Amino acid sequence: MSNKPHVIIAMKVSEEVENFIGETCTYQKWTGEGGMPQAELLKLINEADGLLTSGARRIDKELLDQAPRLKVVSNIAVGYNNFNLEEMKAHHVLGTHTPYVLDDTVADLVFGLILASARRIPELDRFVKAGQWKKGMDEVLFGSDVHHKTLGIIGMGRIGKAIGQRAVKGFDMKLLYHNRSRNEEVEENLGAKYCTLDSLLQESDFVVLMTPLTPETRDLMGSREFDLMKPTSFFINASRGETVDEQALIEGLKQGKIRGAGLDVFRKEPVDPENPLLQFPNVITVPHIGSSTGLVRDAMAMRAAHNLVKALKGEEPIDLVI
Ligand code: 8YV
Repeated sequence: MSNKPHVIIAMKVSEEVENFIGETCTYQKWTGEGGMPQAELLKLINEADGLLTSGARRIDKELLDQAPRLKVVSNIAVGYNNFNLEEMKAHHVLGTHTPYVLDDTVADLVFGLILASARRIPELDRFVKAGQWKKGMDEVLFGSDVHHKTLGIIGMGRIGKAIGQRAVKGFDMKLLYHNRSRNEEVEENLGAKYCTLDSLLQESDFVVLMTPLTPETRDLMGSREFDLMKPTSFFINASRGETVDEQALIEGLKQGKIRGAGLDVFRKEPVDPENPLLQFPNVITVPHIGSSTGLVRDAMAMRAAHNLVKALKGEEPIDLVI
């Protein structure tokens, strides 16, 4: 039996990442789509010193109780709301994530959702392809401008800042933000104005939700909040589905409280095909792809592998969350 630490690679990663882990560890890997099923992982976890996983897997008491050797769980994700931090602490298991490498990529997607919603790109794409473009465009199909409008960002962290830069430098937008604490850098460099959640919702033409999911941000957007938004404004969510009361969003859209929405995340993922949000022409949906470009997903996996190996060598991982 090898005395190298043993790792479960519970999602598909590149050969480079696998080889890097293989230099210091033995490993078992999942090569299918969508990550190793939990039942499979539970069978293997008692032998594991380390786990490399997506942020979609709950690291909870059930799993930790069956993992007597586990020292580290390394998320290939910046979000770590999948970690039960108290249980991990109690089981002496470290947790790491992958900040920085995905900031610009997620910000690009958010801007894509802003532009696509405002200019109704998917709706008009369907219109053209269905052969409905027979004469000049009816003005009921006209969209809204993005440039010079007001963008409100809830959650001004690294990704929020990258979105703000695009808004101010590329589109000459006015920038508002709401955050746990003031961010002097974005105030100085981007002219961002800090405001309460309510005034951000009342004043913004585009509201972008970019907070981590925590007990404080769960259900942050409910019917009171959608009521405060302008009927001409758009709501974009690229954080986590649980930050939004989806029923309230559905009602808000039905009642015309907002003009439209762009959603990368849902309370239940993969999204239920029966979810009424999928029925609105003015709701644009993508399947949680904020960071999903080949280059960035590889960079995230490599960063996660470095965190994992460092922890298993007894060194402090760069991106330790607990
Ligand atoms: C997803 C993310 O992991 O990093 C995060 O926290 O939410 C994303 O990077 C990725 O888009 C795949 O679902």
